[in-house]
Formats: sequence, structure tokens, C-alpha cells
Amino acid sequence: MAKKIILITGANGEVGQGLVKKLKENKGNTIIALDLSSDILKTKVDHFIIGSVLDTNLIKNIFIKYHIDTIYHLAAILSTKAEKNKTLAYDVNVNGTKYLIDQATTQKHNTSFFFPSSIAVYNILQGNNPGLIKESDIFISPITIYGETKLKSEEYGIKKSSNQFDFRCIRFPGIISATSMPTGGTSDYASEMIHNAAQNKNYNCFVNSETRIPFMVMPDAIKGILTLMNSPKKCLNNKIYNISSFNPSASDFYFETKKYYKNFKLHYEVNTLRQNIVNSWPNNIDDNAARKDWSWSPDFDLTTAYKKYLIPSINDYYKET
Ligand code: AKB
Repeated sequence: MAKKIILITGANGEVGQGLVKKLKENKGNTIIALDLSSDILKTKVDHFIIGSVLDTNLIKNIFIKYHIDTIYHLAAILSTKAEKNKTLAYDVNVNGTKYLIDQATTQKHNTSFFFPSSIAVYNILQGNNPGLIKESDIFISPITIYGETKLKSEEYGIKKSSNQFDFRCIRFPGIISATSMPTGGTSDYASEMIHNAAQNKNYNCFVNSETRIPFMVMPDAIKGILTLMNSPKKCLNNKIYNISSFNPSASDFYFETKKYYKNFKLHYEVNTLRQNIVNSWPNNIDDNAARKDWSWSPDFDLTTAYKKYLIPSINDYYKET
């Protein structure tokens, strides 16, 4: 595999940690990680830069100093937190992304850019039983500032795409990791449920039992990113792809969790803001374009996700910590 100089923003976040670990497997890669702090990232990177994507001088200097081949732009404010601080969300999610894209496109060499978008760009409240949602469907009018900022950034990346600037994007469902907890998202209830159960704690779930949105586990999210980014450009008919693995209801998650943690108890304590957000997201998405163009296929369904990934890794994680 070719050696690359890679910039990862938000490297200390959930996806960042998993991605750094995988990218480090190719010894030739030079990894430059950027985040507000470096406290969680356990895998060593070549350069850790502590700072914000909003620090335009800092970003500019990174591009002056390094010949960046690939950017994974993971820094973002997630949906629940974004609703509570819309100005910050717009700044980080849109202005931060635009500046980074502008710097990448002024380089004199080819650059690939990965952007993680979200099912939050969709709004099914306007449709009657819309079923599986495709990337091009009309249900694109997000009710949240988070969805809006993801959509704006997608549009900017597409606008700036050229032979030299290769923008690729995945609209992610909720992601569950066994070794980290999400913060500020609205799909967080699934992770919080499992992590609480693993620590012998009960859980108050902030959405109702029937809530159903698509999910995947972290290894499949990382696999999706790397498969898309390593696919030849000529195979890609889109710049934006849905991917998904399973779509259980909150109560399906509860029953699956309870199989492994028999004493676990759950109460529903619905938070209206967060319930309204998930109600606007699709129950399921169509990821056939990704399956066709770059052979996307998740390794885990709900049962194997618990059995082969979540339960063994989460138990190890809490044994160690
Ligand atoms: C969130 O809940 O904000 C994210 C997402 C689905 O994009 N996890």
C-alpha cells in the first residue's frame, strides 16, 4: 500500500481512535492528529497537534508544513449538543469544514478528503411511511442544526471537487463502540445502555421503546471509511453513500443487552428534544449504492455484533479500567 501523509481532525473522538489504530497498521503512513486534547488517544501518532479546527492560522500552517495526501475530517459537534449551542455547531461543522476544504484545494497536489455525514440530513416526518431512504431521496430537509450543517458541508465538498480534490462522504447511522462512549449525539442511547449494563448499572433511556433508527458497530464504521477511501475513483458513481448494518428498536437493544447482563434494568424517561430528533431520522436506509460501487457489506448483524464484538470487548474494557 502507498505511503501517505494523513491528517485526522477530531482524532481523539470515538471514530478517530479506531481509525488511527487501523491506519497505523500501514507502517509507512505518517499520521498527523488534530484535536482539542490528546488525553484519550492511546495509539501513538507521528504528530499530535492540540488545537481547534476553528484556528485558521493553525490549519493554514499544517498545510504549509506538511504535504497532506489524505484528510479524514472527523471533528464535529453532534446532534443533541448542536441543538443546545447552534452557533458553535455552525462554526465547527460548517466554517471549520469549509476552511479545511479551502486549504486542501489550494495545495498543488492531489488530495483525498473523507467527510462523515449522518442520517441526520434526512427528515422522514414529511413523508408517509417512506421505507428505505436512498441518498437521492427527497427527504432531505433536516430539522436539526446538526443535519443542516452536515448537508451544507456535503454540498461544499461536492462543489469544490475536481480532478485534484477527491471528496468522499458516508452518511452514518448511529455507531456503537465497545471501548468508548459517545458524547452529545442522539443515537447515544444504544451505547449508553450497553455500557451501563456492562458496569452493573441500570439505565434511564431518553427515547421511547419503539424508537428505531439504523446503527452499526465501530469496526464496521472503520471498515466502511477505509473501503470507500481505498476504492478506485472510477468505481464510484456517487460522492455520498449511505451505509448501515441493522436497525433495532430501543426495546430490541434492551432485550439483546439483557441476554448478557441478566440483572440489567431499564426505564424509559423520554426527553422530548431528543425524541423529536430521532423521530425525524429514518427507520432504515438503503445502502445498495455502496454495496454495488465499492462492495460495502457489514461484518456484523445485531446478534453477532453483541456476541462477537460488543460483549467480549466491553467486558475486557471494564476489567482493564
Ligand atoms: C448523533 O446522534 O448525533 C450521531 C449521528 C447519528 O449522526 N451519532
